[in-house]
Amino acid sequence: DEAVLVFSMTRWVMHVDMDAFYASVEQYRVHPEYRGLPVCVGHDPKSGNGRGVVLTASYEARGFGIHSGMPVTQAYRLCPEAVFVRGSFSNYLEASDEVMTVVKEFADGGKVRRASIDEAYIEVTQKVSEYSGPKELASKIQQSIWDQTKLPCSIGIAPNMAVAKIATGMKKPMGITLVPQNPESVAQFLAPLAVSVINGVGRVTTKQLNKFGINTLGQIQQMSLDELQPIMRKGAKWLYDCAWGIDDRPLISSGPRIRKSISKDRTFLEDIEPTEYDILHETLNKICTRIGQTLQAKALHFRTVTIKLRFSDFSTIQRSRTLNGSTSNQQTLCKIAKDIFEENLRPDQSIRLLGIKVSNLTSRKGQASLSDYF
Ligand code: TTP
Ligand code: MG
Repeated sequence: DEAVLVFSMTRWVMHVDMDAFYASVEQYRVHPEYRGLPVCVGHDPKSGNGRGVVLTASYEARGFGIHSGMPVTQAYRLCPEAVFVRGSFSNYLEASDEVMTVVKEFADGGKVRRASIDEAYIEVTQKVSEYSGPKELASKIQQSIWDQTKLPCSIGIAPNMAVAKIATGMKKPMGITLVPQNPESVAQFLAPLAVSVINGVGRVTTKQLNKFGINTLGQIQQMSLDELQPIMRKGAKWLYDCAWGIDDRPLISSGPRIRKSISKDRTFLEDIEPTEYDILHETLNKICTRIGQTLQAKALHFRTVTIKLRFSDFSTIQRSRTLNGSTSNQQTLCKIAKDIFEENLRPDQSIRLLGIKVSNLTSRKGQASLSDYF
């Protein structure tokens, strides 16, 4: 009877993961002119001393063999015509917030777990009944994310979080992968996959398993827990459940993400001379306006303003000023930003990057604002 009860309680969980996230933000939101081109987010391999790795690469760039974690110099060798963008974390965070807002609309009781900047789990057991099936709901979510954020994503659908996450990775970009609810189908789906698809099976564990001739999850399914014990020790039961796609964890919504700061920056296409006041002031004003809008939307006050400047010789400085009281006034922000900026200009260096950050944030209502809850 217990087995019947468990079966009738089966859930639908979706895992949404953005496709080539940082690169897509650059291609679809920041630089539409980069659409369809191979784009790498990371240091420019042609300037500086070629330090750094590719944070992510667009699917066009992946066609040349470029991937996350690869040194930018190697990426450049594979595809010299690729566009290299430094990127801006605040843009990615902003896009991420928008995606989370969209998915929350589709979650049962607003249950969304933000797992990283570009992925979320959503509980959709009840929501699915409003559609002809889970795949139809997934396509609707994918389309809504595209319409409202201009970003592509892939979705995995399964009876629990662990299997949904693996499913997402099966078809990318813009993929939807459904794993049927019955335990046999779940086991069948997992059987041919490499042990390393499990979140938590890293290089060391993979090597250990391979040493014993275990490469796929199907091989673990054919073992008994007792046979796995000496190989995996304390992790045996956990890996055994993973191999069978058993995961009873309830989906608990992520708590409020209280922002510690809001920052925006701008890297110039060509270095700007310190005498080009017009461009510099216009940029400062634009950044202040955008920060002002975010403060407004989130009902936040700031006390500290920080200016970040990177010069043509790549030296970077950050200078801050803290007010006695907090404010959300945009004119005040602009005035302080300009003061700090002018005090720190160097006559002998042109400017590559200009950034502004506000911190020491407090809520006007004395609590986190609704939009901070995920
Ligand atoms: P991922 O979801 O791992 O990768 P992705 O979204 O770029 O591509 P995919 O379509 O395969 O999902 O990571 C999300 C973002 O996190 C990624 O766009 C950039 C960032 N990131 C790093 O900064 N460093 C890293 O090593 C990795 C893997 C990702
Ligand atoms: Mg991703």
